[in-house]
Amino acid sequence: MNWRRTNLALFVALVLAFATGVGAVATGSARGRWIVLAHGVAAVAVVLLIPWKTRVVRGGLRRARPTRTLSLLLAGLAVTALAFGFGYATGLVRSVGGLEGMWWHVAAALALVPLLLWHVFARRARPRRGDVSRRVLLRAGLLGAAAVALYAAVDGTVRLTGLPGARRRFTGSYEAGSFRPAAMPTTIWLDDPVPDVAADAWRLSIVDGAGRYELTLDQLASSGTTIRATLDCTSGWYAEQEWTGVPLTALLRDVRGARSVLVHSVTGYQVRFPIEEVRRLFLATWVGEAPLSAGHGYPLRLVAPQRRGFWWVKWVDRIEVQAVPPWWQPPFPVT
Ligand SMILES: Nc1nc2c(c(=O)[nH]1)N[C@H]1C(S)=C(S)[C@@H](COP(=O)(O)O)O[C@H]1N2
Ligand SMILES: [Mo]
Repeated sequence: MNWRRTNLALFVALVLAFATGVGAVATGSARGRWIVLAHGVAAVAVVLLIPWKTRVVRGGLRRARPTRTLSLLLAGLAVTALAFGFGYATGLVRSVGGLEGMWWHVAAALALVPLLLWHVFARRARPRRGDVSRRVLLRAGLLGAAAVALYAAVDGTVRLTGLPGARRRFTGSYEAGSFRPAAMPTTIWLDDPVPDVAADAWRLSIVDGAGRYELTLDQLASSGTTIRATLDCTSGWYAEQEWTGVPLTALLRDVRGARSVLVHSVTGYQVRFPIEEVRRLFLATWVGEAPLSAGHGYPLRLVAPQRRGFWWVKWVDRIEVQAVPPWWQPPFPVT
């Protein structure tokens, strides 16, 4: 492969790895497990291209361009993202410097995006007609097949040798504190503070087709049902718990014409669900044998089965049924 095709192939593999990585972070239900597998295969394809890329890099270094440092930084970040991804997936390296390996993996991947875009323009490898020839497609197919085979071999080895990676959920997360809420990590999506909510002053506001009304914590806690659901954080851990509280549908009076439901926190954090999903949503005041702790969302948190952790709004203070379409919600919370 010449430098142009090597760079194009690597670019395609990196774009696939990035897109499936974003998909893996978004997916919470078992139907989405294929995207997590695809992420692993795309990463292996990147690794398989390293020998060719090394040749291109050697040639480039000889030219002593002033932007060499940037290119090397890009390579360093790519190798870092790969190493942490591999370390986390196998369980060989679960955390470094007190942070989950998954955190480092995502941080390196996000940091390399601007550098990759710069590199694509600086070392432009324009696609040509011949790039979609039968021979090229055949080679791409071979690379894909080799990536699938190598991925399966690594996965099989992890299982056979009983490495911790074999015990991960389909999302790639490790178990942490199931049925022991006190042992479950507390996680913040970006920068929310843990608020100190005074229960007597706190109210839950419900806004639906019939208007607005408020509930006190006593009113909410008076009738309780218990469900089992798994909280699966994108930072790489999950926990199954018994949550006690009320199904959201029990609180809504009129949802006619509504297209989405907004769940809002005391902190300003909020997410929007498609209206069809209200029947799955649950508001918990307790987890396990005790009321929620401040870190886990006291006095009230959302339980959103089959959704990743960032949908499980803590310190809920308002629920609003709206005509706004569900896609108005960005794929990830912005605050
Ligand atoms: N208000 C608010 N709710 C939030 C978050 C947040 O930052 N603010 N983080 C979310 C994320 S990313 C996860 S994984 C879960 C973690 O819940 P836990 O801290 O009870 O384990 O809460 C979610 N709910
Ligand atoms: Mo999370």
